[in-house]
Amino acid sequence: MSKKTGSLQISAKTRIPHVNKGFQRIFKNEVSKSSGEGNCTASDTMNVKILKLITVPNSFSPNGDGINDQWVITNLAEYPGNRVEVYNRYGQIIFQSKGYGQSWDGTYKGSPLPFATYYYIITLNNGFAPVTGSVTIVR
Ligand SMILES: [Ca+2]
Repeated sequence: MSKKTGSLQISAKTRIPHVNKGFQRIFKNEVSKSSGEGNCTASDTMNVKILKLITVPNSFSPNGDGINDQWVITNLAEYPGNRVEVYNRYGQIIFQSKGYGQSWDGTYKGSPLPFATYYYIITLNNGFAPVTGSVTIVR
């Protein structure tokens, strides 16, 4: 494949490899399939959008100093159907968002939460396994 143009032969069962180069490109690939009765050939074109990987900070400091005051998940907007849930150590949900219209500011029902470790489940809703981990509120 040259750098400017190229084609990718895939079938309906091909998994597009995960690309984590930190950029997004639209590939216009020709999909060709050569098989079947009479050795017929069919071709079609499709656009493949390569999604940026999300980056989930493992801590933030909602103390109002303007530095890391919110838990900002980089590139999450790439996944419009995403869902974010944050739980405390007792399994109580303390933050959730769909489509990530807002970043978590470390509050629950308007009140600052204790400095502690919380646990998240991020569902990208895009055929990927949920992303889970912990995030710590620090000073
Ligand atoms: Ca801060």
